[in-house]
Amino acid sequence: MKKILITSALPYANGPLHFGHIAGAYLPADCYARFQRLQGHPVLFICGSDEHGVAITMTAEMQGSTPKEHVDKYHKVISDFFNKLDISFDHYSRTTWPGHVEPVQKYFKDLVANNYIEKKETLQLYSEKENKFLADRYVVGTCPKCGYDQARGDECQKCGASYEATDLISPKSKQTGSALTSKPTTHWFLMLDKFKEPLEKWISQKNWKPNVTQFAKQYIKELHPRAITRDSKWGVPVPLPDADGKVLYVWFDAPIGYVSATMDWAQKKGDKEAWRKWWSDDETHLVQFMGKDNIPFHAVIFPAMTMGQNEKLKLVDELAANEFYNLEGRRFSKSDGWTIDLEGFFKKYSTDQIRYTIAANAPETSDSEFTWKDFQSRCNAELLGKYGNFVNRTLVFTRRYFPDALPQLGQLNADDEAFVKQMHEIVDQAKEAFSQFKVRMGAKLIMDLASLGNVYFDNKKPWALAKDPAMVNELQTVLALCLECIKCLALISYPVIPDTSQKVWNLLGFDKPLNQFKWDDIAKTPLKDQHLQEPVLLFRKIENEEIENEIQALKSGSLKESDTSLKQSDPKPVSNAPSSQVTFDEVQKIELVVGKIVDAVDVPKSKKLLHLQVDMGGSVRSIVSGIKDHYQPQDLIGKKVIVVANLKPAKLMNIPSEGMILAGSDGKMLEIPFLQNIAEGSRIS
Ligand code: B3M
Ligand code: ZN
Repeated sequence: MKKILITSALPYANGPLHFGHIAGAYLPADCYARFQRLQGHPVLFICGSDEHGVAITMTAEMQGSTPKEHVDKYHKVISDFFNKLDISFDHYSRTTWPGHVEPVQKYFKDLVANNYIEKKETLQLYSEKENKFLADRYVVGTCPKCGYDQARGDECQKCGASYEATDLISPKSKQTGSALTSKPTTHWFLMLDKFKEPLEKWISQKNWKPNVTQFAKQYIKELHPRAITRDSKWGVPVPLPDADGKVLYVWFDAPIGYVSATMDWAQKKGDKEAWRKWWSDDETHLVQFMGKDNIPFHAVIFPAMTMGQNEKLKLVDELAANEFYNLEGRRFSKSDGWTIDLEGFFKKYSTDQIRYTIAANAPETSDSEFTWKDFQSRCNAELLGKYGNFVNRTLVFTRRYFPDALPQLGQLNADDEAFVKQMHEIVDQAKEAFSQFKVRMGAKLIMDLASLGNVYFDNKKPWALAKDPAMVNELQTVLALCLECIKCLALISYPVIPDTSQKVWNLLGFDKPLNQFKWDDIAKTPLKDQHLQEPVLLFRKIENEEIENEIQALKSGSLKESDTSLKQSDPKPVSNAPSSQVTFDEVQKIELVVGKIVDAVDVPKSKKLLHLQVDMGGSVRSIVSGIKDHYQPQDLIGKKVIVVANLKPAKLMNIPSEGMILAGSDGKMLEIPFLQNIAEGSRIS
């Protein structure tokens, strides 16, 4: 029997996840894993945190912590989130576990030995002040194409041009503002071009979704050597004697994380070599889930790296790449406050409510979105109104009229036959859908089955049959078939809403958990002997008012935050007779300088703080400012403001703040005066 190895893209341990991530790489994978386990296949479902890379060192620095502290924190936040969502990983590892280094270095060494790696001297930006080479993300400068003067090191966020950081005009260090020079340095390149033919051949045999195949085919048309090393201390060291201070690029080590996570799993279960049964066995079927932005590395680059190994390892068989899942028409964005407060969410709503809602709208063929209204209607009209209602009415009715033994199936008439046929068709369709990881279809079929049951129940009017003693056999048949339908409902809903499915299974009187049975056995074996339990509430109703509140919280971007600083004081008009006067000299002591905001990010965990990088006309300062309620970070970038430059430096939320931005406030509104023409660094007097 085929073994099924399932992976979900390793999330960066660089911040919390949101439902957008879940919809792409995790929930569909979990539904698939749960489904395949029910099919009786040996399944191994693997994931872990992706903990290296420049983005991580940078965020850590900005938040005043070490990379290690940073990834420890988010590894936990993310694992907790997966637990909340009942994602049934067999193992959740991390790329900083000690055993990750060896397989990654071996991958590199094999590629070197097989002549797939070349060493090249290239020019890279160097900061004399910081005494180091700077990775792209640490650099800003003027875009060589459009002249935008805050362009990033790898691509211009204004015109979209992509280039080498050394192409920037007047490049500067993002953190210190100091000028940078180009200096020669050595890096190692993966000669992807050498894999063109084997990749072409391999991809042409794949039966992936058209968008994935098309993308991969296009991508391999032009393959060039690609740098796979970086100057950094954080990452897997390049295993060569002349590579001091170099680590492997995060996208080189992350996919090997799938293999090393399996090694971690094997070690923890005390059978060190067990990982080979999954990665070095032709009987394994490897299915990888990810968001569409991760296709190149899974469809081309990691397979090429693997083709260059001495040891034969599995290449991906099925590549389930999903589109994006947005929130009310926009991308989820924590820094813009366009998100859902997860802690609050799980206090109010259940895991299965969100799992079902995401599944029902899964972004399989195009982008889709979470809206609060849709969530309410999925929960109330579908989960409660159809699924919960059918289970509840059938059980209440059956227990009332047949308290001692299950009602017996009698002679079926044409209606009953049709009902049974449709019921089994839906079960078969659900099997087909889940085996192709079509969770959206799976969710639809769950509701189709619940509707089918409700319609049958309504048409048969068991309450009328119960009044007529001559109809007792018909009544038994109707209820027996409705119970069969509930059993099928528990079965096909298990991949999507496992907790509810298990509850229903228990209500039917089974002691052993549903997942200890097999799909076909459940589908084909009629109920008998078990004792029905008293129904419990499966889903609670979500009131309009709750949803209005959620929408309000989202729109105000405040997510029930208790920011008291700026809102609650009454406006104090300035009178013409100030209470205390200052001399001209005293005013002159305050150094007011024009500063240009070159970067603005959210300070996670803080209700009101943004972290700004302000160019003071030579140096760039870190300034923490309590303006989150009033400005979106991206709207501030490029704006010139007035900075109190000689304010005593302080630390806010552990972030150094070296100045203060002037703003006007009437207690409700807050407005920053922006300057138009005066250059940064100019004095205001
Ligand atoms: N961490 C990118 C992402 O989260 C990256 C995936 C790695 S999978 C090997 O989108
Ligand atoms: Zn540009």
